[in-house]
Amino acid sequence: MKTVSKILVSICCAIALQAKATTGVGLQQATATFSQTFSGDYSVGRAINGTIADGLGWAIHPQEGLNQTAAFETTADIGFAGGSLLTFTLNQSHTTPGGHILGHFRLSVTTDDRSTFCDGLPTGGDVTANWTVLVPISLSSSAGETLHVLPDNSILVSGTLPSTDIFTITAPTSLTGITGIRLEALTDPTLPFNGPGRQPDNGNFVLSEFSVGIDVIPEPSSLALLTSGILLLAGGRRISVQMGK
Ligand SMILES: [Ca+2]
Repeated sequence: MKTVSKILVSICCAIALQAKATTGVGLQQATATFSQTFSGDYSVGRAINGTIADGLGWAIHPQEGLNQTAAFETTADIGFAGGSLLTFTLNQSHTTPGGHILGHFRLSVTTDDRSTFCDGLPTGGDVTANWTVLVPISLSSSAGETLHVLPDNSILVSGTLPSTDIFTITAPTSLTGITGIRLEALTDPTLPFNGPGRQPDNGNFVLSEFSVGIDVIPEPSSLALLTSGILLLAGGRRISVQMGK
């Protein structure tokens, strides 16, 4: 009985460790339809420069009220054969003034050749590729904003407007050989000036850092092993009861 329990605990721990082994995904060649130059360098590359201390990030003033797109190449092909869970972190730490939060956005991936998209331009860049929209399965806001997934798999933000926030979004994919990530900043009538940001004075946002992690989705064989372990444990219980009599 005790041996069986230890086996089951070991199986569970192995799967838990597997699920937590997030690997960071390198991003490069930041490209956007528009990047703000008003009042500082808010080019899209600021979203992957590894710091929030400069107070900058990707922003779009005065081109609010329009959809804007950022795209990045992955530095190496990503995607596990058995499926992957992607974790996106959207750090929005601009504080002068605060409230520069994305209000509506969508995430996609591509497997196109890197030579065919992401020319590195911060404005007027080539963000065209064969994009596959991801289906988010978990959403979180560190500052208590409300995140909803809409039918087109975009994410709409509402509720309290904090000064800064960090969104964490996870989405599975069966694709392998992923070469690029797209972040669409989308308008919505519920947002100030139609967004895409929540900044009350103009609908802008500042994306201080955008990062991606990848995990293996536990293979069916692992789940089968777990299930068999539970059945074995159940059998052990029956045996121990009989032995106790
Ligand atoms: Ca940055």
